[in-house]
Amino acid sequence: MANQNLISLEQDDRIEAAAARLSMDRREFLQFCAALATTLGLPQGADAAVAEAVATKKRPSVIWLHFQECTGCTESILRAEHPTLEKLILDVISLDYHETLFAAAGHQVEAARKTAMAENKGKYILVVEGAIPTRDNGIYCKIGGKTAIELLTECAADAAAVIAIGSCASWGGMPSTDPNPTGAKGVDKVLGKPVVTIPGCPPNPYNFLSTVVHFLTFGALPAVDHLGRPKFAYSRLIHENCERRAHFDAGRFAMEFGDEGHRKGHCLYKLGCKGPETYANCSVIMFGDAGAGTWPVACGHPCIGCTEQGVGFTKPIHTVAKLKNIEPSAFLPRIVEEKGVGASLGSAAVLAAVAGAAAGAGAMVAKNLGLSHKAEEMEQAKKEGSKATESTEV
Ligand code: FSX
Ligand code: SF4
Ligand code: F3S
Repeated sequence: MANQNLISLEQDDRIEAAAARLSMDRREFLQFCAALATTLGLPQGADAAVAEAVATKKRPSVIWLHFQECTGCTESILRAEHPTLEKLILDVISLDYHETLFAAAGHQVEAARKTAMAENKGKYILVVEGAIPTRDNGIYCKIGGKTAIELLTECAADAAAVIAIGSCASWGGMPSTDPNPTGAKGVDKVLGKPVVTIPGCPPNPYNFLSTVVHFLTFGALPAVDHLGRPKFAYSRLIHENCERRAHFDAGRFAMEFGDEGHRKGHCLYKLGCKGPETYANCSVIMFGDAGAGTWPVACGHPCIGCTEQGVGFTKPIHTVAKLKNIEPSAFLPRIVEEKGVGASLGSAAVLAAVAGAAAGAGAMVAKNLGLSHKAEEMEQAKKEGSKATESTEV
């Protein structure tokens, strides 16, 4: 929570001015910065550095390119449902070129890009939205007479950092879906070097904002994994912290949309939820700024793995996910099944870890999945009007 440094900033006029710009009071502004520092996984005390940077540092110039995509990244990030988030993003960056938000067009807007690049040479952040078509010399996406490959290469040459926003720019996303007729690829493949990726279709606005705020505060982008994803956002599986995880552990599944399990909020694994093989923080920070209940699983739809290469837009939506690991949730309490029969997956995992026998927990996964078959049979029996057995024994 707020530390002494943060409290002393409450008296700082620069904080007052920054808060006023964002139509917040000082306290709200400092709380928001503390939340950002927490999202970034920064140590205590860093919240004051974040607040000071947001309030006082020169906004980095951003050049934002659009290629093969639906513009959902821009829609979700810069037209966020909560006006404060959008304002803050536009307050911490200087958006000097953006094809879909610019009122100007044609030569005027081309000139704006070149001016911004020249004036901020070596200092601007290049944000790329959309995949890059590479087949037939990239002729399937041209802007101002240049192919996406040419534009990307030209703009990346003098950038201080390149951020691929959304799954399309990160790894090809939806345009790269088989048979990928345009040869759509991610930014790193075209540039031939790693870039920071913020996958998601669309990506979470907080993850973009936090990445930029990290750059603003420390002059460097946050630590990333082997796919260029910021570790603060993409190091955990959705399944690890999912609000329906207790139902998974207990073997309580929705078997079809609208059935009793679905209406009761049971686990969506059997409907094809890819949370067990998708790395993202949707289950922790939800989506956008609209509060609880606003991420896919909370809305009752299985996660389709939109952030994960090889899962989203690749695996059929309703095929069951591969269980990557059996990590218990870091946040949620463990539960026991109804009537206390059997152990929870979490307790099995702990026991297995203690005994050094991961196979034990794996067996429990199988057992719990088996329970759902029993539920399925009971439901079927109910449908047919026969008396279903009440037993939960397996
Ligand atoms: Fe759309 Fe962005 Fe998906 Fe892609 O987000 S929301 S198709 S990731 O590039 O505009
Ligand atoms: Fe949540 Fe999906 Fe995991 Fe079920 S399978 S606990 S709905 S992430
Ligand atoms: Fe995407 Fe799944 Fe999150 S579909 S938004 S990764 S819950």
